[in-house]
Amino acid sequence: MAALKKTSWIWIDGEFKPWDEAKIHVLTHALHYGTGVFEGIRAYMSDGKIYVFRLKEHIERLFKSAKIYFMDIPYTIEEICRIVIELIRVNDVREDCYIRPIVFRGYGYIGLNPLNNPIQVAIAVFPFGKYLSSGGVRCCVSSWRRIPGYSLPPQAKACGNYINSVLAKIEALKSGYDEAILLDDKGYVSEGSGENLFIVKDGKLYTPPIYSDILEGITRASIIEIASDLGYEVYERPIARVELYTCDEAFFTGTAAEITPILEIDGRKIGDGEEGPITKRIRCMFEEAVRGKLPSYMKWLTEVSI
Ligand code: PY5
Repeated sequence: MAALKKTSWIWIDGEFKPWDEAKIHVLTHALHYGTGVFEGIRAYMSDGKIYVFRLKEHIERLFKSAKIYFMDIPYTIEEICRIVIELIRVNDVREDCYIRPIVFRGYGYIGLNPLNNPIQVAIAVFPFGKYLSSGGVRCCVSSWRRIPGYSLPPQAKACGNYINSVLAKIEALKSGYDEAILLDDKGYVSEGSGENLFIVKDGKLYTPPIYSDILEGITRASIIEIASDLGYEVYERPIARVELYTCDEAFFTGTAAEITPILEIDGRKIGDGEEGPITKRIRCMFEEAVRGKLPSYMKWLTEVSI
């Protein structure tokens, strides 16, 4: 993955600041204890237009994540959406990009009670290409389990949760794989380090349910809708580890990962080891949808006039 490419402005606590000046104190609560929530959003350049994908749904999820941790965001959902659009405009971004809003507990007290620390809000936007190899990835089942919801709610996209993903990701990379698949505490398939997962068996799609400790992905919801519109049956049900080895096709979904085919898991080829036909059909439709090529999915896009 390429290093971050700078843009000119970052929005932080009500102001647009030059990229290099958007700084925080080292005693920021979130830096020490992971007390922040964030979002990852993509915007796509297509025919001279920029389309933000499912902006409102992402910002709504940000507010839900914040609510779980008693963080009152001092802006409305509509205000944050407007700031995202304004940030894309002021940075004059004319390529595919990634938007990273983050809400976190700032500097003030060092104890574990975060309630008196200020709520800070920042949003950055930067050019972004592929996150995982677009041809597909080789995965392992991680020896690290997905954090169970009774310890940390996976439905909150909280900064601290990602230390679990980081352990799994490092283990996968150091073992020669591209990505990790985490099981939940009961041994069922949960998700990738930063992606949801689908398998295809006998022409039907299966994806782990919310109670398998997944983040309820916005791309996952979009793929369920696209696959259903294409006439496929989609089931949300627990997936046993061995089903990963014997399925016909498998793929990841996520904002960063988009639709990434899974070619191999724990040394077993999935199907014939190449992207499967159903994955390809769904992926192509998704890629057209995000670029504003399909009228029925324009409802997911917010156009930014540049
Ligand atoms: N599961 C986890 C743990 C995630 O972090 C993500 C998104 C998803 C699933 C997919 O959710 P959505 O489809 O709503 O994006 N991960 C972030 C992303 O931007 C961060 C990854 C580096 O894709």
